Amino acid sequence: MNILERFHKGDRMALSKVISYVENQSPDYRRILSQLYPKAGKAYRVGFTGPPGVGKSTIVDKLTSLLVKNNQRVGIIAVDPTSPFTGGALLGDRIRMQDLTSQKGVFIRSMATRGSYGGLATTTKEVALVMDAFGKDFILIETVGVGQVELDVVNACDTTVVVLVPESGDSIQAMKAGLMEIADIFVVNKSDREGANRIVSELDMILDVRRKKGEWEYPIISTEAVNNKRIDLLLSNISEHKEFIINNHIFEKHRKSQIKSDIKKIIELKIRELIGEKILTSLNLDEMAEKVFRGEGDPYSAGERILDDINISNSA
Ligand SMILES: Nc1nc2c(ncn2[C@@H]2O[C@H](COP(=O)(O)OP(=O)(O)OP(=O)(O)O)[C@@H](O)[C@H]2O)c(=O)[nH]1
Ligand SMILES: [Mg+2]
Repeated sequence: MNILERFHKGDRMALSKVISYVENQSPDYRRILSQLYPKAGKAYRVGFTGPPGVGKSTIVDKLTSLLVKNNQRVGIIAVDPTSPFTGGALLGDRIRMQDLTSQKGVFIRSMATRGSYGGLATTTKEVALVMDAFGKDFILIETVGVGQVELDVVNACDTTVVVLVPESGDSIQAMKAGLMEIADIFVVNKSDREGANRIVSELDMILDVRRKKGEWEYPIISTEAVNNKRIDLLLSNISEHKEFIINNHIFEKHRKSQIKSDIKKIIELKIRELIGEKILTSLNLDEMAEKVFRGEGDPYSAGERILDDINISNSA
């Protein structure tokens, strides 16, 4: 039996293999994705982002147990920060979600963030697509919020949850431009710690500016994930957000714009691949650099000339 047949029969090993195949961008992975595409589209994708160590994994862990109780099949993608920003400083303290794998219908995949194009690892969306086609009802994506990652989360998810802790108070202003703007739901986790109420009211004040009558209310939920407190409230807010965006046609609009950016990304990747090959095989960049260095011409016109010489459509 080939791997896709096993995949469609619900074989977890096959799921794991197909994900690796896509993740490594092995030959023909796009063809596999296009075969799986018609089977996908049912899963609801929720992103969890926030500073390191705030309890994202713990929340995902408890939420998953709750979803499993409700007979939902859950896929989890944990994007590991291999970036120099975080350097895995908190590794010792981190929650690993291993014990979840024994739960019915749960599948976990860790991915490394990659390079500057990475942000949310380049293939996170594709991995979510594979899990979706496998029949997951929910896909929970955990990522540390650093820079570019945030926008990628929005682009890969239907609901975005930003997780903070009482200690985040001081940095709220600094975060306004990034994390603050992408959240649909705010969680103040570790609310067993001092300062939880203060950060909730600070957030509340900032959000009041954004809240408009009849629109989404940007709820703030204080959780104590480690003690499984108010995770049910978080889930009901996620469900409400889902309902809200579907009823107000935001879901549809959002998905369409995601598809648009997917198509763009696919074209860009393909062009980059093609040009990359062309440049490697047909140009003598060393010689050009030498010339420019000697004062014969400049990089800009050299670049323009190369682009004129390359006929992309011929090589597609
Ligand atoms: N006091 C307290 N500690 C918590 C709570 N939730 C999680 N923790 C602890 O916080 C630490 C970090 O939790 P994680 O779930 O690994 O946090 P994370 O955001 O996934 O961390 P990274 O993935 O490394 O960014 C662990 O020791 C948890 O037990 C809580 O509600 N209260
Ligand atoms: Mg984590």
